[in-house]
Amino acid sequence: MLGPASTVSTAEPDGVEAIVHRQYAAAMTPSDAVERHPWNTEFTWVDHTGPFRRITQDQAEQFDRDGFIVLENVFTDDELAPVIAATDEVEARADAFLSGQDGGRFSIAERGAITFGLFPVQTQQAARSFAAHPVFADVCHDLIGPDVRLYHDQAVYKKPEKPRRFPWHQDNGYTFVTPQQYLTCWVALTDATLDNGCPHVVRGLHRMGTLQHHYVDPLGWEIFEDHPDAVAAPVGKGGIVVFSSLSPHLTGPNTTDAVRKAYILQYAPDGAAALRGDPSTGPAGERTPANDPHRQFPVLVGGEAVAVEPLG
Ligand SMILES: O=C(O)CCC(=O)C(=O)O
Repeated sequence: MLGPASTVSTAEPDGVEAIVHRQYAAAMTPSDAVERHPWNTEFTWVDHTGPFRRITQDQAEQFDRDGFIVLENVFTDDELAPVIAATDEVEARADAFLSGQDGGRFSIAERGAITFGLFPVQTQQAARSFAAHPVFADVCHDLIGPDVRLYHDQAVYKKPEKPRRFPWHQDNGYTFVTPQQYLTCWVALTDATLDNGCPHVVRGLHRMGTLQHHYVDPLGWEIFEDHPDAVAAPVGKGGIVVFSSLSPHLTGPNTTDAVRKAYILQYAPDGAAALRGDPSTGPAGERTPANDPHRQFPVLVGGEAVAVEPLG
């Protein structure tokens, strides 16, 4: 695929290349042109070759090509019930915190619009056990490698009172993690539909590595307003949208009467680190290893799933 990177070339190409260049430039509006993040200087996407434990060869090829796969009907209602009770409890605390903030807002979280229940695994045994579920261990084996830790977990609830989209972003566009390719498992705790804010993904751009984002208040970090290669990824309750930390994604506004609930679990190779600093002024200054024992615990060691320590 001739990627959008070719449209941001500064050189004026000649001959056939010039025709192709002009066609792509015309097809792309300024709002969907992309640039690489300044710290993304030598990224190469590595295709997945198996052997696979949970996903099929076709799904691996789709992940490499499009940057996401949808796994339907993974968890039963009975399996999800304790997880939802856990995320509800954490979300209720986040909502109570927001009620004490000016305008019910803190950063991109806002009462009635979108709330983020951070790190359920730190306080909820059900979330902790769920994060180490064999499904995630297998998918991590298939798409990350033999040594993997939970990197981040949060419950994201889209509320119907103030319907709001979450803009096009890569997860690695929020905090620059190295290596740049880690995995997001977006677990639907309620059906996620076009009407209540299911994920959408732009196919193919993950292969460029981390892209430049800009901040749009109050929505969050954004790469572009829209893109011609975007596709919706609706998923039923109990299913997972699995995508790369490098896959540009958004969720639409919730225009229904009910809350849309998701539990987002992200997994990174052991040894991953978050880079700190201001990319507009130079290289990263500080490197924080992603190995907090309370919440960034191993789920795979040497390719084998490991039991997570229970809460003390
Ligand atoms: O679940 C949502 O509505 C958006 C969450 C998201 O994309 C994220 O946290 O990166």
